[in-house]
Amino acid sequence: MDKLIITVAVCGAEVTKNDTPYIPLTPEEIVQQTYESYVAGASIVHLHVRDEQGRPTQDAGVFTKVVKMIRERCPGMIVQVSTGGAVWMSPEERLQSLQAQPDMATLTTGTVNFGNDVFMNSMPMIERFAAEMKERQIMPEFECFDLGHINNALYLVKKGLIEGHLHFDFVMGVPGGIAANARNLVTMVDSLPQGATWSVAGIGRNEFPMAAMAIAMGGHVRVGMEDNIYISKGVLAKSNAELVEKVVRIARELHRQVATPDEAREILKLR
Ligand code: KMH
Ligand code: ZN
Repeated sequence: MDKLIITVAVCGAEVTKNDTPYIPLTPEEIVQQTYESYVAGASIVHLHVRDEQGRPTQDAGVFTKVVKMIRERCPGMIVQVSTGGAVWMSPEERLQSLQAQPDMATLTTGTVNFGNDVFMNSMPMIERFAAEMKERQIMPEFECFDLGHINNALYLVKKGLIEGHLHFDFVMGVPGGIAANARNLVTMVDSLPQGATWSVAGIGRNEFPMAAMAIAMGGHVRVGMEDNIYISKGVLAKSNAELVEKVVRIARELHRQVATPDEAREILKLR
């Protein structure tokens, strides 16, 4: 098995200080928690940013500033910006994060109900996002919230909009998306082409059970307060690093070594 790539999704677009006082929202807080997660074993940061009021923003200036700060503080760490943003954002707004020239960016390959909202990703939108990433030579990570999203990603490959190594993230347990369980994970993995790599982001209480499954199966893991704010039942995580440390402990018990950022780059064939 390859070494384990741990992605930390430090804040996302949905969690507020009312949900947990430990969520990082300012550039300084985001960079500090990213650094602590890097020290703990995360090799990729999945990045959202917030404005001065703590609301999600895709502003290119804020992204550029935070990406630069992370690169200075966390040498080699793979910076992956979100192009998902928040459900109410326009495609134009969502695409602005690419201007920060990150290593990777998310590419959600299908529409999904998102609680009471809809996370819109029509095929023309997906093609446009893929073309923009190709043009800027930014490696996409396919975000698949449901099984059909894998088919859409493979359609982009067939159309020549994606070149090189394919890496998928299965987001499992969003209300409206695919449920987080072993049977569904096996089906997702079985649907991938030869040579593709994958990680799992289990939402809420699914975070650690899905992480353990991915570790045992040779996949990779995403954790962080974007997806889950609890370290154990009813106990808030005090930092993102605490969530990463728990994954490292599970990996150690299952005899899976954790990848450094350089090793993660090799596994992902990242230029
Ligand atoms: N905030 C969600 C609506 C991504 O980052 O690419 C979308 C999301 C996916 O978080
Ligand atoms: Zn995200």
